[in-house]
Parts: sequence; C-alpha cells; structure tokens
Amino acid sequence: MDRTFIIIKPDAVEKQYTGKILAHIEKEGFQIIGLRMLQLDRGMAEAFYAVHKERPFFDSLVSFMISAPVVVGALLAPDAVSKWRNLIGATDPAEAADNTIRKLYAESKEKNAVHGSDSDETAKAEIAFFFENGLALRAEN
Ligand code: 3AN
Repeated sequence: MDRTFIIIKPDAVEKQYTGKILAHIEKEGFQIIGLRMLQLDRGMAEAFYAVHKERPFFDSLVSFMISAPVVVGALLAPDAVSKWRNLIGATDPAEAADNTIRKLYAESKEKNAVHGSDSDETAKAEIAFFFENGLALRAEN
C-alpha cells in the first residue's frame, strides 16, 4: 500500500464541495488515513509551494491558498500517487477528462479544487509537513 497527500483548496471548500470530494475519494477505493481543516498562513503556503517560487503565478497562488480554509489529507491505496493524479485530472480544468475531480469541481488553472503529490518522495514530505508532528495518522490495515 502507498500513501499520497491531498489538499481540498480554498475554492472547493468555499463552494462546499468538501463532502462530495471526500465521497468521491472513498468511492474510488482510497482509505482516508489523515484529515484536517486549517487556514494556511503566508509562510506555510510559501514553504509548501517553494518549488514554484520562480514561477510567474507564485504570488497569486500563495494569496489564493491563504484566502480561505483548506482541508488536507493523507490517502492510502496501491499506487496512491498516480491513482490520485489520474482521478484529479489535468491542472487546467478545461483540459481535464470527464468525471475527474477538476472537471467536476474546479474553475480555473489556479483555482483548481485539489492538490495531489507528484511522487512518493513528495508525498512523504507533504504528509510530514501537515501530520506526524503531534497529529496522528490512522493505523494502516
Ligand atoms: P498540479 O497541481 O496539476 O500538479 P502544478 O504542480 O504545475 O500543477 O502547479 C501547482 C499549482 O499551481 C496548481 N495546482 C495551480 O493551483 C497553480 N498553477 C499552475 N499553473 C498555473 C498557471 N499557469 N496559472 C496560475 N496558477 C497555476
């Protein structure tokens, strides 16, 4: 079994899509092993997206990510990273395949409803960023 890390972003939380997205996740066979709602501050968002800091959209992305609460979670499934990325669809919802989460719930390339780790290494680091620091993950079984 493998882990991945997800964020339900401010646009989707504000539109009250959290429950629908979590239901979609469970229906697709992921086990949710960690979940919390919080509002990121600028320092956390900048650290989380540090890999994008030279990109032209960085400041806008950080401002968006701190604009409202997010839900962060850890998922368990075989090949969790690629399974989740296939389920969320392309970065730009206009290019996302039918029945993907971004096709269903995202509004733009920036306000694109959800995040997913891009590798097992990133998943490990992203889970550690939000959990395992006094916040337990559910036992895997
Ligand atoms: P993904 O989330 O599909 O892995 P990345 O890693 O290229 O996409 O980008 C990280 C985040 O940055 C995206 N989820 C999106 O919110 C934002 N982003 C990416 N490209 C753009 C863009 N051209 N304009 C605005 N925001 C963008």
